[in-house]
Amino acid sequence: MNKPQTFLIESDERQIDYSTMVLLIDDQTTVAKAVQHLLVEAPDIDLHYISDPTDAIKTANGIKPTVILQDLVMPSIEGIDLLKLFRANPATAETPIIMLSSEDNPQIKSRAFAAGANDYLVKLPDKIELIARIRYHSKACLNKILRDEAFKSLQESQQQLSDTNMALISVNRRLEEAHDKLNVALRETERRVREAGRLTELVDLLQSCQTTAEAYEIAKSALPKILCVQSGALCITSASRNIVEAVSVWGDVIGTEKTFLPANCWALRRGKTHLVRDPASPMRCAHAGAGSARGHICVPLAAQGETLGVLYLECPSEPTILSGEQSEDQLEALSRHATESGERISLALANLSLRETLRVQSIRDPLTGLFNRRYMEESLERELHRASRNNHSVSVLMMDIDHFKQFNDTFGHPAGDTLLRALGDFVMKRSRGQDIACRLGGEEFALILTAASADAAYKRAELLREEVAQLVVQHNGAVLGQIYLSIGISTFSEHGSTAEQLLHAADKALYRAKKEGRNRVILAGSE
Ligand code: GH3
Ligand code: MG
Ligand code: MG
Repeated sequence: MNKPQTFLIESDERQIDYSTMVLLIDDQTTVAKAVQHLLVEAPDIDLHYISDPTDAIKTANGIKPTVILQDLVMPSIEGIDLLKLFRANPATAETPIIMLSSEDNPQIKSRAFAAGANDYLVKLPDKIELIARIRYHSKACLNKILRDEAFKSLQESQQQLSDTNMALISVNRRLEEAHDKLNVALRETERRVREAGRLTELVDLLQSCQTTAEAYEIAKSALPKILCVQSGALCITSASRNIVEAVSVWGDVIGTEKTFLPANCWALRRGKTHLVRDPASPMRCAHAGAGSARGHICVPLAAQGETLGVLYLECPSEPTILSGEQSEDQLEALSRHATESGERISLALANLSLRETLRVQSIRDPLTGLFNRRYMEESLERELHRASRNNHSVSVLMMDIDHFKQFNDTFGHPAGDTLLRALGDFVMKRSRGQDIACRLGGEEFALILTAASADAAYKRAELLREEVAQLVVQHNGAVLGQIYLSIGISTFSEHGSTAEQLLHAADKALYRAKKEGRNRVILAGSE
C-alpha cells in the first residue's frame, strides 16, 4: 500500500498530522473488507476499522478521523443514536459523518440528515463515488481544522501583539517617570549648585571684610538668598560669653529676641542644629518669639572649638522653597542646608575675628587700648602727605608723666598700670575724630592733631595738662597722687617736614619742659 499523503503544519509548539483518516464502523467485517478494497487505489486515504460501535467514541477521540463512515443498522446500537453521540462529543461534533445503509429510503435518509449526518451512501457504493465523497468531506474537515488553527494562531499573535503593546506602554510610562525624576533631580542639583555658589561667594566676601561689622552687613543681604528664608537673624555671642546679640536681622517678623542668654537657645546648649516644626512645641527656644505662628531652626555657629553664636531661621509658612518635596522633608532639607551653611560661615567669621584681633593687637597698646608707636609713625607719615597736599598743619604732642617712677615706688607697679590706663582713657576721650592718640611706651604718650596749627595745639596741650592734673585715680581703694604732664609740641611744617624731624623736635621740646621744671607745655623752636 502506498504511503498516505500527509499535510504537515508546523505551529510554534505542536506538529499536526493533517492526512485523511477515515473511521469505519460496521458490524459486518465483509463490508470493511470491501471498503478497504475500494480504497486501495487512494493511497492518500487512511482507513481505521472497528466492528464494535461501543468503542466508536473512544477510538474517534484517539485517532481524530477526518471522515466517519458509519453503518446505519447495527445490532448493539441504533446508527442514528451513535450519530447523535458523535455530535454530542466535542472532538467529533463537527467531523463529517457519512452514513452507510443498505436501504435507499428517503425517510431514513432525512432522519439521518436531521440527526447530523453530512452524507448518505447506499452499500456498497461505486469506488469512484466513495473516494470522491471521502476526499470531499475530508477536505472540508481539513480546511476547517486549518482555518481553526490559523484563527488560533492569529489570536495568539494578536495576544502577543497586545502584550508587547502593553509592555511598551509600561516601559514608556516608566521612562516618563524616570525622566520626570531626572528632571526633578536636575532642578534640585541646579538649585544646590546655585546655593553653593552663593555661599562660596559669601564666604569669599566675609574673608575679604576688614571688620566684623562689615561682615554682619554683608551676611544680612546674602543669607536670605542663600537660605531662601524670608526671616532670620545672625546672632553673635559677646566676648564675655554671657550674652548673644542679633547683629544681622532680615525679614519683617523678627522671631527672636535681640539679645538673649546662651542658655535660652537649645542649639547653643546642645551644640547641634535645633529644628522646631510646631510653634507651640515645648522644645521651642526661649529666645524665639512665643507669639510667632511658625516653627524655627537654630544652627549653632562654632569654629576652632569656640562658640561664635547662632543662626536663627523662621520656618517658611508655605512650601515656598524646594518644591517637589513634602513639607516635612522641606524643613529637613532646609535644616541640613542651614547647618552646612552655618559651618562655612562660622569658619569665615572665626577667621575674620582672629584677623581683627591680630590687627588690633598689631596696632594697639594692650594696656591702654590706644594706638602703638608703629601705628602712630605710619599714620603721621600719611597725615603729613595729606597736609602737604591740602596745605594744612599737623601738630605732634609728646607727653610724659612727671615722676612716674615715684607712683610705682609708692603704690606698686599694678597701681602704676591703673594710672596709665586712666590717662589712656582720658586722652582717648579728649581726642577728636581725626586725632590719633597713642602710647609710645612706658609713661610716654603722643597725640597727633590733624589740621591743627602750633597755636591751637598749644592751647589743646595746656588744657589737657590742666585737666589731667584734676584727675582722681583710685587703685584698690587708695587714691593715687596727682598726675602732672610735661608736653613738647612740634608743628608741620614749621618744625620739620618729615615724621622723623617732627618727632625729634617734639621730643626735644619735651626734654626742655622736663628740664625747666616739669608740668608745662613747650613748643618746639621757642627754645
Ligand atoms: P620723669 O619726670 O623724668 O619723667 O621721671 P619718671 O620717673 O617719670 O621717669 P623715668 O624714666 O625715670 O621712669 C619711668 C618709669 O616708668 C620707670 C618704669 O618702671 C615705669 N614704667 C614703664 N612702663 C611701665 C608700665 O607699663 N607700667 C608701670 N607701672 N610702670 C612702667
Ligand atoms: Mg616720666
Ligand atoms: Mg619717661
